[in-house]
Amino acid sequence: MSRVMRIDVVTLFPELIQDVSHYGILGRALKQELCVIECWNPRDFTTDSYKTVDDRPYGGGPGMVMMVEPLAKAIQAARQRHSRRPRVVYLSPQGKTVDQPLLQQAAGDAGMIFICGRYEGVDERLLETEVDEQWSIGDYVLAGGELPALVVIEALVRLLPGALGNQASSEQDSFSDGLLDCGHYTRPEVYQGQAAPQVLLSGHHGEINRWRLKQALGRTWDRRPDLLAKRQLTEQERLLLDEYKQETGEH
Ligand code: 4FD
Repeated sequence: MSRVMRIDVVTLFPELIQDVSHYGILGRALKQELCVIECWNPRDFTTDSYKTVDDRPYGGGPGMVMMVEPLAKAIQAARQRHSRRPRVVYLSPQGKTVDQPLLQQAAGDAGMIFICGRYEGVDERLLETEVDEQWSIGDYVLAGGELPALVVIEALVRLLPGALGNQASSEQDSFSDGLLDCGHYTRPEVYQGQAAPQVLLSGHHGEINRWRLKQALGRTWDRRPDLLAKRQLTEQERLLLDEYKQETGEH
């Protein structure tokens, strides 16, 4: 029983998606056939000799809008490759901000379709008829949805079973337990007068895990108190965070 996640991307720049997807963990996951990525170009679904995919906005104003029909036909072609109804996601600054729990949920799906807008975006009627959800990778505007789609696909695919190689596990990630990661150290033991934390060289795994959790809690408290507010601390975690505050002088 092998699960292959099927990812379709509707884009005017299929080469951008295909080329970038061959690097790193995502490239390895494709080679291992943990997932399949297929691109659909709305330009291939036009009917006029100019292959028009955009037009001027009704009501006037700057920029162009992606036309509904070539996009809808591309999405319908992609849908036919799915055995179960896939989630159809439009990448947009107006979307829900993507976080690790959303990705973990989506990583359990058999497939997804991502729609990448260019120009000022797509005709609103496409969103009403074909799109299930709008996702954003953060509060900023890019020239197109392709880089956000690649960000989401990479974050998603590294959660698939087998994608991270032998010992590495996404359960060890920063955010998978709602906390920032602790710091990491390797050789040399001393760099520019700065020693690596002695506990990490002690070989005492109980102490090492305790130190790492304390650091994760402390850094989250320092840098992202909003994350701590969302998360209930255990008795042990409260004690560790109090220790961290004491050691660092509370600030
Ligand atoms: N923050 C994001 C997504 C897309 C994008 C676009 C309307 C522009 C940023 C819809 C306008 C899509 C994001 C393409 N920029 N640009 O996730």
